[in-house]
Amino acid sequence: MDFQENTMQSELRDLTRKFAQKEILPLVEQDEHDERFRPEIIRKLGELGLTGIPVPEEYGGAGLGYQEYIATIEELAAVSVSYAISVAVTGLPQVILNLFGNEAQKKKYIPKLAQGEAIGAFGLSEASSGSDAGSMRTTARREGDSYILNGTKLWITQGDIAETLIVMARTGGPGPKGVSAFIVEKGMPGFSCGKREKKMGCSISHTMELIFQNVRVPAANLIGSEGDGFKVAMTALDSGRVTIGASALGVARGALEVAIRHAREREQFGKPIAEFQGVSFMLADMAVALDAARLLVQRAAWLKDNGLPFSTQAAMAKLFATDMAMKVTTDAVQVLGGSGYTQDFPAERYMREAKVLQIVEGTNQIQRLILGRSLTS
Ligand code: COS
Repeated sequence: MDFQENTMQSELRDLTRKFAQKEILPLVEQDEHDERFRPEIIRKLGELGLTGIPVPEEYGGAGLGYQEYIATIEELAAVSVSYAISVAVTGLPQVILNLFGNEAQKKKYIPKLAQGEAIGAFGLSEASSGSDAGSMRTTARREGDSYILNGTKLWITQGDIAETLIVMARTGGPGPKGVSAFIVEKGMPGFSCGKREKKMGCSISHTMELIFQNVRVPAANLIGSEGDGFKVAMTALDSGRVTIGASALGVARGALEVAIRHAREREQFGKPIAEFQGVSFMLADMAVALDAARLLVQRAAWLKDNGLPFSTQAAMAKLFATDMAMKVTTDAVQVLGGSGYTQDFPAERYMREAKVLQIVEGTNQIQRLILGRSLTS
């Protein structure tokens, strides 16, 4: 067991941190306010080799593992959860195609995503199918050498700007076994976007309704076989939960740094508030919780990199790290007092960003359900 990052992990962390400080930080508050996503940031991250970290070099990726990937995601999230999620969601089609795609699909779609030339999306949820993912209503009907997709997806991150989307649709009977996964390209006739959600945080990130009206998708874009879609989606979510855990580490660390800085500088009763135990004990608890979460996230990534089962550990990491981030960011606001509640400091933004991490890639109640089942089955 090695608790120290290897050279590659540290280099990626430094590279991402420098990029995020220089290219994202100066814009982040204004862009959150304006709800403005900048695709050029993803292109630049791609040029640095940071949008395809865990996919093989032969498909344009960096050929590294999740242990490297989570270092990059954490550094992005420490500055902007929106861009951390954008990279993680662009990673989902790559991870899916790398695991389940055929050679032609891998060659056609992974390289552009891995190099930041294309943005990716993952279309699973629907208005009446959130936690109960297997109940989706979007259909895909076989017609000659195509499938015809009809239905509506909801809460799809960057669904409007993504060039390559993995969309789950029903080809068979009810329940998970009737679900298949398809590669959908932006601009396919009949595929359009509905409303963009107004959110309490992560406003840079587009959260979209996707509408499919008789969208003709080539049968060659079916991933695996009919009926494989639920397994494809669940496998992708297992990996996605590790990156959401890493995002939680980033946002919590960002908030803790703001709180520490403030506690050192702010004076009350003639001394820095860091000298009061009421404050320093809070900072101590925040640091312990952050490190405990880091160990869980790193373990899940290590298991995945070593080809071992990691589904349960990914659920644990996502659950613990995102609950930790909610608590740490809330406490950071508290340490800053009145200032923490204003938009003059980033603490309140971190708190709003942390909230969504308890919800996405399966609510924390669903993580508990997965864990409860694994303990008792
Ligand atoms: N990896 C691979 N296969 C999996 C899996 C996983 N992590 N989880 C479930 N499966 C398989 C099961 O093995 C089962 O296959 P078999 O019938 O061949 O055994 C099949 O999928 C159905 O599984 P299950 O019966 O557990 O399905 P449920 O309908 O009970 O749903 C939960 C399981 C609740 C875990 C699932 O619907 C879920 O994760 N929901 C949350 C969805 C989500 O995260 N949405 C966020 C979208 S992105 S923001």
